[in-house]
Amino acid sequence: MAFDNPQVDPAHPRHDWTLEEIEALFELPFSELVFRAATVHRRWFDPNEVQVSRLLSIKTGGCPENCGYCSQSQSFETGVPASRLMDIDAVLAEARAAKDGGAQRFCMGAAWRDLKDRDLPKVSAMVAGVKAMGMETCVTLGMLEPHQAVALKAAGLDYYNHNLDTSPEYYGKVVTTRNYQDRLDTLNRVHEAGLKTCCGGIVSMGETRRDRAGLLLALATLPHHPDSLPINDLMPVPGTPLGGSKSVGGIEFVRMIAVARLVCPKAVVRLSAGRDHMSRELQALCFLAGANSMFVGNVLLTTPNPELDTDAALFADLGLRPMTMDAGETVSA
Ligand code: SAM
Ligand code: DTB
Ligand code: SF4
Repeated sequence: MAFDNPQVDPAHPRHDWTLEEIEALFELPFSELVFRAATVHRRWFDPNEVQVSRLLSIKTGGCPENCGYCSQSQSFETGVPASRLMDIDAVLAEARAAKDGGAQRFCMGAAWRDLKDRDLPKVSAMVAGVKAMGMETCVTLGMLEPHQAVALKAAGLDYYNHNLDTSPEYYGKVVTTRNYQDRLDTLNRVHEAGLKTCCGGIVSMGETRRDRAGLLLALATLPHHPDSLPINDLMPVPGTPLGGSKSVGGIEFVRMIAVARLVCPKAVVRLSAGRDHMSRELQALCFLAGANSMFVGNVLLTTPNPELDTDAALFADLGLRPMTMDAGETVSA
């Protein structure tokens, strides 16, 4: 059976997607959508390889932003205490343990609105120390100025995570202390400094399917598609405005992964937050639909994630292998 929906030429990533085209992909019959996504996945990646990252909160809580999903905003009573930026040695000890546990990339997150120059030397030393261990480095520190992006690159940073999170239309319902353009500006600075971009979003925040398509439209029409594209299922945090949000459900979540794979075919799509409440079978469907990255370790920043043993068993049962090289270098012509 043929479908009159947008055809994806796997060899030529597009930057001129329209909202209507992306919505049409969401509306494909599930098996057709997953088949197309799995086909594109194979064009660019070994479908049995999954990029494995470890996440550490290097500065937790007390954030001046009011993101409605976040346990770390000082605007909400969530029981997450504010702490200071960790010491360099403590971060490097966690990084060493992550490497010993099989992580290929170490991601450090801070509950900041923006990076302050006074913290730059310490964060740079953390990046340099992790890089020296032979892991890829990623940080997520809020908004950046151009010179800060350049300094982080010089310290050995590979990736900067900065999510668009949802559609431009829904963004103001989720956070009011910054706007979409602020996010785009930082992403542009990150790319200009020669860093790889990690940029995606969250589902199950009460948004519509059109908003989910709108997020993917925003990502797929960036001048440079994200190198890493995390799709988070909301970890509902009691005390936050979105603590009672209803899940979009597993089928819609898989559709989100599949459409992300189709519109940004060369991106490493991360099955990010939310695995703790997903079955093994749902996670397997996500990998089939084009997800090829995940966080390992029993905590994300402040919320739970599956145990290492649980994930090791999942990898064994699915015949998955950790990705060993930089994903960009696995791409065949
Ligand atoms: N403060 C920086 C920022 O907002 O860019 C970096 C840390 S922030 C916690 C990183 C990302 O985590 C957010 O952009 C959001 O996508 C994700 N996130 C935060 N809380 C979440 C939650 N409860 N469920 C799912 N994802 C969440
Ligand atoms: C991303 O997209 N998800 C990660 C990482 N980038 C920084 C963060 C998930 C956080 C989940 C909520 C928490 O643990 O506090
Ligand atoms: Fe702060 Fe980031 Fe949480 Fe928003 S998502 S409140 S910016 S830590």
